[in-house]
Amino acid sequence: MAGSRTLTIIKPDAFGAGKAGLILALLEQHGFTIKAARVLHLTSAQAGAFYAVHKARPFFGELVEFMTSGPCMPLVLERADAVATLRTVIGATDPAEAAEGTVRKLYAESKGRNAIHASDSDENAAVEAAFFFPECDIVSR
Ligand code: 3AN
Repeated sequence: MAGSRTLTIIKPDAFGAGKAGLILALLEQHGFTIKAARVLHLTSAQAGAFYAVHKARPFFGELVEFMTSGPCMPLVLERADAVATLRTVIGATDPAEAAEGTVRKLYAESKGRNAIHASDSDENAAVEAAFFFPECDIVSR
């Protein structure tokens, strides 16, 4: 593998606004290679399962509602130090605090509608990639 993998999701706000191509271009400019991609409209059960770690948080219902509001685009990305690099490239959870040039500074509206998800550890990246993609659908050579 030429580096490590991470899982990202272009969320329904950015996908619905037609920003997927611009976001993919930005990710590629930062050296990420796309190893798997799909477009799907999550069910509440799927969104709830993906964000199960946030189940007790006050924004959980809002988060599931948002993630099921339209199609989204999960991708497996690869490059050196993929998880940490992608977290830097997407910017802070709240776009008001995100650095210039980050995906969230450019395309997010708020902490809730924040354009993109990125795994926060190598362990979670593997679990989250497996949530959307069987291993045979992730390019490995
Ligand atoms: P990140 O996506 O930057 O890892 P987390 O893990 O704290 O941020 O939160 C997961 C997701 O939950 C966020 N991407 C966002 O969509 C949603 N979220 C976080 N905080 C809030 C909030 N205060 N209000 C609404 N949604 C939130």
